[in-house]
Amino acid sequence: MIDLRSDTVTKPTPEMREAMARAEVGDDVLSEDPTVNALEARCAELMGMEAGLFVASGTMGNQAALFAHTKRGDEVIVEQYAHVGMYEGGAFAVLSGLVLNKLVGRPWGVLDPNEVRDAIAPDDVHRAPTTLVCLENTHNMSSGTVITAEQTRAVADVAHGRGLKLHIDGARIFNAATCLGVEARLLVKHADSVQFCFSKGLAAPVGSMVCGTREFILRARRARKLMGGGMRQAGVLAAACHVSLDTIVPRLHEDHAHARLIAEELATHDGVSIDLNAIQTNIIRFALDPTVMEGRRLAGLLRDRGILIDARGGQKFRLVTHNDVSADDAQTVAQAFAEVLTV
Ligand code: TLP
Repeated sequence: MIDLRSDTVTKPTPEMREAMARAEVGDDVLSEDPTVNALEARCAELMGMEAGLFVASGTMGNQAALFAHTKRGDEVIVEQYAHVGMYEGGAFAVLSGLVLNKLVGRPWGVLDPNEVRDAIAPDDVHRAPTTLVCLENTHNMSSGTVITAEQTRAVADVAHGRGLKLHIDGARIFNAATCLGVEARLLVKHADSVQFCFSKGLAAPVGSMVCGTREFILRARRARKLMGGGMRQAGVLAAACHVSLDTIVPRLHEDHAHARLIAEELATHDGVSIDLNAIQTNIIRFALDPTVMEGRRLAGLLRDRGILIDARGGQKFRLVTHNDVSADDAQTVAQAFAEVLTV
């Protein structure tokens, strides 16, 4: 099957399995796993930050960051469809006692600095103190659109000017960097912390990284432990992540080209709503007019042709390209859409 439901479905590559088998390990709760320690140092360097913390998932990374930046009862400004607010089980409230102030991203998940300024709570006993702003780069719900360094800086300047911190959910930050043709560190330069995932487009089986100052990472490490995320011989996982950085990051542009190819085919069909300008990385979102075809029927016809898509949204779909979707697979998918949408 060509599985386009998410880039989380990628299987570890043979090099990853090899590296996992050979990994030197120790007890990471005691900070004694050499492979994890090396990965944390490598990622901190890549992000231009002081320290890193290897965590089990993107959700844990984001939530450990929120926990470490805030205190109970604080308010966090986020984009309305941000993963941290919508798809992490309400963990911001359950684990950290936070409330969210959700703003409309214009365009494509980018927060307007003036709207952020207006949203920051005044020093008033009626209001929850605003202490953190979050950005998501790339922005999942907007088809994986990218936020530039300048756009991030504009939000950071407002946040820092009022004593707030800025966290970036960079689950797919290397996709953003690839699209913009810049180093990832440039995109997080003005932020106080970043979380990025190895288990999405980077094809590793498990793991995310949080980076920030040494002092922040010490607090995030405590948060990771209390969330039950202290792992022991985690070097077997970190070893695959090293391979991601060596071999998968340099090929992400291929995933973007495959997404574009499929999106361009979709855009030729009546009844398909798709914004080609928003197809910037490896995520395609589109809607299908129900008079053309029921969503479930489309998913079924594609499944018959060996293609899996995320059809939980009724007439709204998401397709994600990744390391297990080859150039031939992308052609097959485009051809399949051409066939099923023409009948
Ligand atoms: N996203 C998953 C699902 O949870 C929707 C996906 O298939 O795209 N931030 C962003 C922007 C994400 O897209 C995700 C996962 C996470 C955080 C959380 O990562 P995990 O799944 O590792 O907890």
